[in-house]
Amino acid sequence: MTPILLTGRSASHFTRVARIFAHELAVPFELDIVQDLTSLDAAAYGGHPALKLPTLHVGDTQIFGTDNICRKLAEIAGREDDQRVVLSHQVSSDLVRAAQELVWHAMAVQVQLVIGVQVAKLSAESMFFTKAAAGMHGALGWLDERLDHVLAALPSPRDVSVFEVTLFCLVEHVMFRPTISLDAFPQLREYATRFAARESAQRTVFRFDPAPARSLGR
Ligand SMILES: N[C@@H](CCC(=O)N[C@@H](CS)C(=O)NCC(=O)O)C(=O)O
Repeated sequence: MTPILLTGRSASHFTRVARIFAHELAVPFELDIVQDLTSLDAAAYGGHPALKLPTLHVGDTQIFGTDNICRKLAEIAGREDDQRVVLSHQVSSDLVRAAQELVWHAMAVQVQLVIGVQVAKLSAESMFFTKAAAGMHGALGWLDERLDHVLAALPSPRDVSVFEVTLFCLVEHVMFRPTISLDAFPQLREYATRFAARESAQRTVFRFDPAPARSLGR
């Protein structure tokens, strides 16, 4: 089998989506850790030209974009047409499509808030961040109110869906790296607790990867 490498980080919610998908589909892969998020060199991100993660490497092919990576993993597993694996482009419900868009959006805002405020130490009071946080709050409120209907609108029976995996990784990441309060979103918190019992979730718990051991060369 062609070796599969995933460039990413154990603390990254986009990377975790790919990792959970790979575990759910029983696709073996190796994690290649991005050590320095401040690097401006694409090589530090496994060759991702936009300096983002994750990147999936299948032989010489690079796949950018977490949604594309889930699709590729389903293809590798021979399950791209299996109705029990629900990829985002296969969803026909407008409600689920809207929900998926809000999850991707909130995931991107989470990156903006973590990188901008926590890593780059820019002011959280800037209108750039207050509006982003308000929009993320709105997206999570919309999802919280409709979660039961969205889940009911997904194809059933199913083994895994991009929607459920992305929503779980988003909610758990907001707990792992707090940006906005989740107090007002009880349905989302309960959902994440339920999903966390899955083996794929337990094998991919968020953590900061240890720095590589320093060489003691002379
Ligand atoms: N559209 C990309 C977004 C990926 C993304 O934003 N990843 C975050 C990590 S969770 C990242 O690259 N953060 C580093 C940065 O933005 O500097 C995807 O779907 O993979």
